[in-house]
Amino acid sequence: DAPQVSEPQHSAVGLPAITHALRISQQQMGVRRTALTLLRVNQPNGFDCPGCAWPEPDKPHTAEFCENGAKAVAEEATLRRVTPDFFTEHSVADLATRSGYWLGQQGRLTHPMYLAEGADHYEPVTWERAFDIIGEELTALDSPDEAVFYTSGRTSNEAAFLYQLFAREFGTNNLPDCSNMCHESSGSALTETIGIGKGSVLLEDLYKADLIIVAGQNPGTNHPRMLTALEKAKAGGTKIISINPLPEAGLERFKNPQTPRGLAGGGTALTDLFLQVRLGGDQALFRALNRCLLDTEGALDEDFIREHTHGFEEFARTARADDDWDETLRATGLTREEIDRALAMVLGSRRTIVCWAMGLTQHKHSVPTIQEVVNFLLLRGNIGRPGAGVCPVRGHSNVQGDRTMGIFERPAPAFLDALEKEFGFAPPREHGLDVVRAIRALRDGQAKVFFAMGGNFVSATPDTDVTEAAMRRARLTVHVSTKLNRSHVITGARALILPTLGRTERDVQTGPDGRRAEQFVTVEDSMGMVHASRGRLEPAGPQLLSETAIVARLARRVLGAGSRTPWEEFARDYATIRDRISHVIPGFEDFNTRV
Ligand SMILES: Nc1nc2c(c(=O)[nH]1)N[C@H]1C(S)=C(S)[C@@H](COP(=O)(O)OP(=O)(O)OC[C@H]3O[C@@H](n4cnc5c(=O)[nH]c(N)nc54)[C@H](O)[C@@H]3O)O[C@H]1N2
Ligand SMILES: Nc1nc2c(c(=O)[nH]1)N[C@H]1C(S)=C(S)[C@@H](COP(=O)(O)OP(=O)(O)OC[C@H]3O[C@@H](n4cnc5c(=O)[nH]c(N)nc54)[C@H](O)[C@@H]3O)O[C@H]1N2
Ligand SMILES: [Mo]
Repeated sequence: DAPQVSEPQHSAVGLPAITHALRISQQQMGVRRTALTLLRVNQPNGFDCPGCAWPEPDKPHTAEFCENGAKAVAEEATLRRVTPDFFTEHSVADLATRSGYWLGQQGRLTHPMYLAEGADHYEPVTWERAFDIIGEELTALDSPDEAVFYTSGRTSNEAAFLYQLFAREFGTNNLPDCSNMCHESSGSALTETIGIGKGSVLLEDLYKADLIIVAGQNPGTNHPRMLTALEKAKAGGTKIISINPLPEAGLERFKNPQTPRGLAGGGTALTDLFLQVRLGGDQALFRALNRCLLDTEGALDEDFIREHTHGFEEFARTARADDDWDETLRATGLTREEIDRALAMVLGSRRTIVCWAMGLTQHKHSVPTIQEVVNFLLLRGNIGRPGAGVCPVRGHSNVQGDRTMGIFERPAPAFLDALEKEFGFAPPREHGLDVVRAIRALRDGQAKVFFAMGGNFVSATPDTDVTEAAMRRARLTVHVSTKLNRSHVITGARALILPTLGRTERDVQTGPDGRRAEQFVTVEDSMGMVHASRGRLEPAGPQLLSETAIVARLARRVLGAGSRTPWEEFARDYATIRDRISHVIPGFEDFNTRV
């Protein structure tokens, strides 16, 4: 209510970031647990940081995490607990008045909790009863399409694969997920242009690039370890252009806490050219650059264009027709001189990468903007070579893996064919609901059960009032979660909160012979690399189940003996899930051996 104005920051990270991260970690976990946990982050034998999807180098630093990652870990590894007593003390109406921050600060959920119809308080419930309640509501539906199965991007590959399998055996493709709000436009634009909805570069490519363009992204806050990669690229001579309406401190100057220079010295200036673009002006900017490339003698990679692209003539015609510079300058908010400086850097680069995130993806014209970026790269053959390509920087730590595993409301027919062949049931072919359509369906009473594998649907979706009202119309809302958030307190007529293991925690499953075996899961980073993640901490409570176990038990309860899928085996031994993934998903052949 009383905002304070101070000078903007001009550098990011450095010593203050370390001090801050350690202070938060120690408040939440104490000194010993802080040390044990943080030294496992992003290590070959450790767990994948739940903070973001930035890839790990082959030889990670001893401290391969950032301030925000440390906070994300502390959030999960905290010693604070939300027990049944907490819910006796606080009614749902009381909790609904609290902020998301306050709810998250209360600690880890320890017991399955149930809010009965008309009740004021959540009460503890057994897992059996919880699955019965979900089973009752799901089997009472007129059609499987009246259920919605949402996913947030932290869910492991194994859990995600089982979750989509369950939804499809149940009979629906209603699998909205957080990428509907995130890089959906990147996926659409890239699938239509380069034929695959993912980035085309690896970490090594950044070090080989002559020029990296960072558009609409704030890595200092959201992917801090990317700054280390940019610093390394710079040291090798790479130039950086950043395109952003805001001069983000992290892109101005990075103080790498892993180096003495970063701790005590001035750090590294990252950006060579800052283009303070007008909001939404990126499409016009890349169009202008493309037009200039078309008109510059020798600027195009003609062989590449002839051999690997189509529609060039049409593109060139349209782009050349857009020759009103006044309009270009108005749309971009830039001067002709700034665009010329960018052009000179582009022409001076043999290998160019464009990185982007939400500043490009969350506009109404995001898809054409990203397609213009792809055209920009294609004109000089900057795709499919070392040091060149597209780099959409993903958000949640496994959001890309979840899509790879089939969490998608519009699955490809080939994927469904493979599922059908492997599991012997006929998956639904009709497209399901994405996030916005799911909200509409709930609002209009066409969807009645909302199940969330993680996330915070009520706060993350665009129209909070409409979404809250829609949730309240549901028969049942269910959240599989580690911590409390607003989505747990804006409920349907009945509601469940199911507490689950986090990435940092040991996941032990018991075999049929009573033998206990530690499991690991896999995740895919922003550059398409898949690797294992193993938690080491004792779970936050004895009642917690893994996401995988929750899906398997739910599936058996809902689908009954009619399902030929070996759910019990999957829950006991995640390697058996990976075997099936290797049969269904191209590129995952021999998954268990390779991982
Ligand atoms: N610790 C932690 N890290 C996270 C997450 C987390 O929950 N915890 N979430 C992850 C997720 S899901 C995501 S998607 C990423 C988000 O990562 P980012 O996309 O980097 O996040 P934003 O803060 O949305 O930054 C958008 C940037 O775009 C700029 N911008 C806004 N409009 C425009 C425009 O029209 N043009 C251009 N060129 N720039 C524009 C803004 O000034 C800002 O710098 O962060 C990830 N990182
Ligand atoms: N206002 C606003 N809205 C946004 C955005 C924004 O920046 N601002 N960003 C948009 C973007 S890019 C995205 S990706 C979406 C994100 O949308 P969501 O993924 O739905 O939301 P998050 O807030 O990331 O979800 C965090 C919650 O996940 C739960 N959680 C954490 N770890 C685990 C785990 O290991 N397992 C399980 N089961 N649960 C876990 C915790 O309860 C935590 O509160 O939001 C979008 N909406
Ligand atoms: Mo995101």
